[in-house]
Amino acid sequence: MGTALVYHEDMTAARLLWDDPECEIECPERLTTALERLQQRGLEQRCLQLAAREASEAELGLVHSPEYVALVRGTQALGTGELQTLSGQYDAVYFHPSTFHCARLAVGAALQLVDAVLAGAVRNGLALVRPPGHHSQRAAANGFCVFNNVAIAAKHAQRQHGLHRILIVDWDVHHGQGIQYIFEDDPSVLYFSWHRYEHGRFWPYLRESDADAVGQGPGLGFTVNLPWNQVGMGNADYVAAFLHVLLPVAFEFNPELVLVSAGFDSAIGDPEGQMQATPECFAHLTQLLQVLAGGRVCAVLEGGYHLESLSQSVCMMVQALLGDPAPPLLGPMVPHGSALESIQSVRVAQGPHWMSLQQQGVAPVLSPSPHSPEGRPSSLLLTGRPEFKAAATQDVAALSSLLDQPRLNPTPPVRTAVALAAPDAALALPSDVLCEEGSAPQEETQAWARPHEALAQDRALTALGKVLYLLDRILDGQVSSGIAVTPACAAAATLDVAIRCGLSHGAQRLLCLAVGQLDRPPDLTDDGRNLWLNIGGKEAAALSMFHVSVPLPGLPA
Ligand code: Q9C
Ligand code: ZN
Repeated sequence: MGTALVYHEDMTAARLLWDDPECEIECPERLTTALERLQQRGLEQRCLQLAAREASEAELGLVHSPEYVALVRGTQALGTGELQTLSGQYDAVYFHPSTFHCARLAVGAALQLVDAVLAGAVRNGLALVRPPGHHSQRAAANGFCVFNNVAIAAKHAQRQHGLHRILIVDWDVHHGQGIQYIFEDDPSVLYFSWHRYEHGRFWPYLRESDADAVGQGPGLGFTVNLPWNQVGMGNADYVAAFLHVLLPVAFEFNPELVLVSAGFDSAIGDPEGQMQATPECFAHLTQLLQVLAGGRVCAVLEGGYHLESLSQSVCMMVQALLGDPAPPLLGPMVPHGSALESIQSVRVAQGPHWMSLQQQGVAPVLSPSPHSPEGRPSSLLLTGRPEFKAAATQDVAALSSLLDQPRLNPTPPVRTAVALAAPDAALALPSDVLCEEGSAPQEETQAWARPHEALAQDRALTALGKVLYLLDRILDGQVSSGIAVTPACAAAATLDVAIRCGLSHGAQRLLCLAVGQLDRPPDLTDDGRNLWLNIGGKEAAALSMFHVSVPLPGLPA
């Protein structure tokens, strides 16, 4: 399962024919330079190369009005003066006699990519196109965009492939207001955009680009805007936005396809964006998206005006699509205060619509943890969601009845099964993680770390039964993920059984990730079928390449 690269040389034909400093940055070299770099690095050759086709007028009609399509068709026959006059009727747009052809190729490229991915010919891909699309509206060109490539691709995926949930990730530095308008009342398309906003003082100066624009009617919560109010946002800010806004919402949405409005004017050096993210960041963002929708990621170029930064960023994205490891992100990875404020404002605005965002900044809802002096919740997952709380005190029977609840469209109520052995989840969390700096009362610590033997055995067996039940449901495809709590003293034994059970019940390869120390290392086969990662474990040495332990400074040895 490979990566498609969709392109057509004809898309370099359109260019600015008069003097306009605002529009001159959208030039043919954007495509030629990026493509040359892909060839130089041997990346183009590793892709399935597809020649873009023109979209039909019926396909353009999925989003645009017939009158607008006719108007753009008419520009083919206009002289330079007439083109300039027409261009002046739109905001930041230029037309060229080849614009109609190029713009139809750009849409066609996006459609071919979606078709290739949904037919299973490739896992993912990139359409290298111009003109870009995300500012274009039903009956208007805007911001260099003529037809809305990604919006049409989403409609096409719904009509021709019967998809019900599509995620659009718009990491271009500008707000794709065109996409937002087209899907604002549509819960089947989740639109996420971050963008330079500066409290409304940056183009396109729209009130509806702010975090409190969350969609309308049935589409409430399916527009997610993350406005950057300062320039200079970098790798840490972008990764934080993914980890704390996009990915929680996207997991809950559970898309069947991810479309990326892949603008690279959000990268360092770009004159429009004035941001600081390095090209490597886009490899990481691409990797993070590939955990969604079975890896079906279709990226379509939007902006990106610094030729060197654009080309490097495109290469990084294609490398990640091909499955190459992402280069490490350099720098301290500390988000800006302004970025955290933005992230917080989106989480507050979207909180009513997404369970996965509801546990933050709401101290009264979280049961205060007796183990952490800062009041930091010991387990966000277990305290935030009402159905998790309900499940916590019940047994396997109640768990399965939860799983049997009718699934709401588009978001299933339970995609994660929870099985807790102890009446209080916190009781069973590893004591050496919770009791840092002796902050917990001594006698309670001892009660958790060394419970009465008979009780411990009983709890451990109950916990093991639930873990195995979860594993079975996951392996037979009924449950996507699960959480189980086991007494700390039984963790290694539970893992032993779970790993063996997983491997003998159909798992080909198993990743086991442990945070903190176990009472003993698990008993592992070393045949490459399980990879053991222990963060905060005892020794730094790798016992084998499949057994990796990474101690953390500050954790008790
Ligand atoms: N200095 C895309 O990136 N000019 N379009 C804004 C602010 C318009 C950008 C002027 C920028 C359009 C696809
Ligand atoms: Zn842009």
